[in-house]
Amino acid sequence: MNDTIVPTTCTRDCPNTCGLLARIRDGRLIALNADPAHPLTRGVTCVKAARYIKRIYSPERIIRPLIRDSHSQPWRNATWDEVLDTVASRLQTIAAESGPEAILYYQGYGERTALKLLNRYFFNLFGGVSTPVGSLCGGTGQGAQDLDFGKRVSHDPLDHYNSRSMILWGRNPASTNVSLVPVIREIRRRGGRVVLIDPASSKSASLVDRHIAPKPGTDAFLAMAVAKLILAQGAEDRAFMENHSVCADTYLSILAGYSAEELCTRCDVSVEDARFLAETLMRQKPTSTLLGWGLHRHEEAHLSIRAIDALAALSGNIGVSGGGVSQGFEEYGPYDQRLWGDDLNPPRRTLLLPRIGEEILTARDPEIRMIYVTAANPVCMAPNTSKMIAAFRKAEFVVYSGHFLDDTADQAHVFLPATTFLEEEDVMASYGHNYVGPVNPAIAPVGQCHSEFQMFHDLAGRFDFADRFQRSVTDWLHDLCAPIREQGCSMAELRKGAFRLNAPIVPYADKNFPTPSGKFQFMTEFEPGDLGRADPAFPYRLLTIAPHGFICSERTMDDHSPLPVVILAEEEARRSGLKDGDEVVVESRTGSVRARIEIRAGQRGDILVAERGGWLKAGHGLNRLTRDISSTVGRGTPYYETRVRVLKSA
Ligand SMILES: Nc1nc2c(c(=O)[nH]1)N[C@H]1C(S)=C(S)[C@@H](COP(=O)(O)OP(=O)(O)OC[C@H]3O[C@@H](n4cnc5c(=O)[nH]c(N)nc54)[C@H](O)[C@@H]3O)O[C@H]1N2
Ligand SMILES: Nc1nc2c(c(=O)[nH]1)N[C@H]1C(S)=C(S)[C@@H](COP(=O)(O)OP(=O)(O)OC[C@H]3O[C@@H](n4cnc5c(=O)[nH]c(N)nc54)[C@H](O)[C@@H]3O)O[C@H]1N2
Ligand code: SF4
Ligand SMILES: [Mo]
Repeated sequence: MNDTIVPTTCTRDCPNTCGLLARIRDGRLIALNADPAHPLTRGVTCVKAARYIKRIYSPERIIRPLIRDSHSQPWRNATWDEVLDTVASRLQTIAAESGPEAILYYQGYGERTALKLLNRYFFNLFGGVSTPVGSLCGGTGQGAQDLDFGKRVSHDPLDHYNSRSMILWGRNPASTNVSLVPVIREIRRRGGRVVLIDPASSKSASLVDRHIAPKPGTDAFLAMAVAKLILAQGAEDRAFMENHSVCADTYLSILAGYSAEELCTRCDVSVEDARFLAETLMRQKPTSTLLGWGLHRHEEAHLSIRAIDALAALSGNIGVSGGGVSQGFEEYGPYDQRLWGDDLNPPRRTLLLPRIGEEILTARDPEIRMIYVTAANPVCMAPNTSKMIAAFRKAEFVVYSGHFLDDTADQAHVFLPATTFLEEEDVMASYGHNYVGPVNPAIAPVGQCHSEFQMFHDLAGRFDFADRFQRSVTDWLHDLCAPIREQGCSMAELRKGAFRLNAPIVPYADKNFPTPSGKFQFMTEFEPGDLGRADPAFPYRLLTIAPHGFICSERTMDDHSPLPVVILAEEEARRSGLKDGDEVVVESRTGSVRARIEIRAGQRGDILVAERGGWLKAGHGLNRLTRDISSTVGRGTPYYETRVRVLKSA
């Protein structure tokens, strides 16, 4: 068989960032396999990888530019020249009439490669436009860890092999980070413990020794209860606290205000479970704690994350091989970020991402007249869908660059068909590890699809800054990757396979922290108020967690079940007279959604669990229910502060 194998890197929104081998036969992608030579992928990827082949060749994929005068009209095919002329002329007219801040550039999480930095450069050359600030994803964790460590730096995932025990705190690697699964198995094979802390029973529950299910959003109480149990044994790391931290005394006085039993009650965890965690931390050192993104989606998530950091510090797990509190990595970190061109203009208006619908609707002087979306599906994925739709309808011109006619494309006037990573040349770093890898074109672009770089390159040709943007991919990558080249990896080497960036295996091993004091900072304030409060009219917290088979909303119409599935505890279902498979209406104070109920024994009674990412137009759209508020720290999006009730469908 004359197959060609092309080494490449998965660019999906996934911390795994796998090394892949694309198998091509007669110009067509026929298999996407894990690269056995990649130090973390080690020959294993996820169930989604095979789906990408179907996605690339899906009959639903849009492979020609589309245009229309209003979102209520049918699309018609257009040439690239026609669509780019239209986009350029709208950009120019709106900037001339209302100023460039009347344009919102919305860059999503769909693909975060080196060249994607140039999208922003384009808009900076244009004069600077409005952009979102904050995060739909991990903002709170970063904000909180920056306070404790000075800067969030995670342990290299390979260091977790040095752990004698591991705590998966609000993280679901069985679905979201498969490279961690062999590490978990190895720790347990050696007799170490792995504990999952998650109000819901995710797929990772079957990988661990014990699953502890606290009340959502109350993990701070659990971390503090465990700290108290360690202190009661005199097993705290006094040397670290005295020599390498500040405010340990204040933290201890916060703990002194509670009993361990009281703290356990507040998070609804048995004292026995808290003791199991304390014993793990005392007797199975070092313990690595892996924070998930699920943990962030609460208004006061910083309290939980800071209490977890403090627990790791008190138990002697900071700056220690096999220890640490790890969460993520800077995926844009290894490039020359000066090429963003952020210094070309005075600071421009930013709109708060957790409240983006409201922010667009209420923006004045100038109002938002045009929205340009790339690699995102905010109408489906941002909170409070009805506001999002109103916001997009308010804009007179919406440009959407992507692959499918999803909920956001439905609001657009121009559809720019984008290539997938299998049709592109680029470079990809990870938010889950320290390797940077090549994105190599495995197949020719499907139909008339263009890479986003190509789109902005051609669009720039319609402006007087064309010569500053119109350079070759090779030249741009060479310059963007200057810091990588300085670490000793040539561009030719990078095209062949992954390169490990110069990043610590064990952060803060020297016990120097980039905080103002140079030491680890214990939390000094804890005002939990009515954290974890119940709302009797809306008794369940809606946890919209990562789907196993898809990344967020990356799916086609064909991939959807007729109704979204919501999982309810057995006793709750019985109390409401609901049977497995019943059709229900889920209501929040923001909206309502029809769904099908699945009943689960052993689940907490105060949660309703569902997979996020289903499209509104396919009858899913769970963000119709979610609140658009910002987290207290880090400008994150507390999706899980949504309380709902479940009613039997009439
Ligand atoms: N298959 C798949 N993989 C993905 C994604 C996907 O959609 N599908 N998405 C990607 C993206 S965008 C991200 S950000 C990551 C997310 O990766 P993860 O953080 O691993 O996944 P999530 O489902 O977002 O959240 C993990 C768990 O947090 C739990 N959780 C919710 N609230 C709390 C709480 O208060 N306390 C505790 N202890 N746990 C809580 C949820 O029940 C959930 O099971 O995964 C990436 N990988
Ligand atoms: N209810 C609820 N909502 C949530 C969450 C939750 O837990 N609950 N989680 C949040 C999280 S963690 C995240 S990260 C966000 C994600 O929010 P978004 O980034 O807005 O949504 P995705 O569904 O990841 O959509 C990414 C899109 O990019 C497209 N894409 C991929 N590569 C390219 C490319 O090269 N060019 C172009 N133009 N398009 C490309 C994909 O086809 C896909 O349509 O959603 C958030 N929304
Ligand atoms: S989605 Fe994640 S696990 Fe799956 S192939 Fe891509 S990087 Fe690997
Ligand atoms: Mo995310």
